Amino acid sequence: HHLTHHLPAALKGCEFFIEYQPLVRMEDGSLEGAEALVRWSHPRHGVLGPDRFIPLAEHTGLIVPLGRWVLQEAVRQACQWQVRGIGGPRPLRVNVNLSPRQLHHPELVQDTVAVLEEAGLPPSALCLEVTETAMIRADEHELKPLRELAELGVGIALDDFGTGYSNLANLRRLPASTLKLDRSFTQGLQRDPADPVDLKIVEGIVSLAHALRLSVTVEGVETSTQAEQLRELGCDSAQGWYYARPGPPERLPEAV
Ligand code: G
Ligand code: G
Ligand code: NA
Ligand code: MN
Repeated sequence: HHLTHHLPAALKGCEFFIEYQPLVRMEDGSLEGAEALVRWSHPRHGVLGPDRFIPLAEHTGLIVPLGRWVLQEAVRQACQWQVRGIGGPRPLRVNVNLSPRQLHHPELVQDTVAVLEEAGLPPSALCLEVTETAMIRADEHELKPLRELAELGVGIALDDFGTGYSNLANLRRLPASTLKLDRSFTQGLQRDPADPVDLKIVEGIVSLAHALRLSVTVEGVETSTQAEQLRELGCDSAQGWYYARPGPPERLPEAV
């Protein structure tokens, strides 16, 4: 595959960049942080989304250096926001996606701690997103680095939650602090009136999450109706086009 072939040179040539999508607190609409979403500015194909190249980078192992670059870049950006006083006295949190391959990498904890120290940010200013499916598949050995990072205060989010098949016992075993409810649930609330079964499902997930001391972030909020419903259902924070699309870091302060 020709894209695969060009990935290493693209990383060396700084063809990747990051867009940020705001995370908003539901109780007052304030800015909580942002998710870092990588893009590839390809010289011939234009801007490529992560779906086009992350699977290739995972396959070849380039995801490890690429992921490290994203982490460093995103944490530096979070430091910039703090320097400019964006988000008020508490530093904004930056969410960074982690591929399963990165969990195997022996230097994950060390690298992450070093990046935070270099930026002078507390561990709580970072949240690592791992998909529910990847987390469930991980054995105790693979969960160890996440457990260590969680103990240091780094947030761990279960991404795309609800698309895998967790059970209660499984959730308890994972070192997660946040559950990111998959977009498909938000879409179920779009109809007017909302599907009562969808409402019950979301209500159940939220109460289970809160019982396990996990906060709940909802993805894919596109309308004020959805936002209001999800707030009433007890969701803690939200992300979606209703608030802002992913964009350059300079746009974050004007996002909400
Ligand atoms: O919004 P967007 O099309 O950019 O995101 C598509 C998917 O790509 C998201 O679900 C996200 O999990 C994934 N993604 C975005 N950035 C990264 C990254 O830096 N690393 C990994 N592993 N996945 C990413
Ligand atoms: O990590 P994850 O796969 O969830 O990444 C978020 C993906 O969802 C990105 O591709 C992003 O562009 C997309 N996205 C973000 N907000 C919305 C939204 O409100 N609606 C839809 N349909 N997609 C969204
Ligand atoms: Na994600
Ligand atoms: Mn997601």
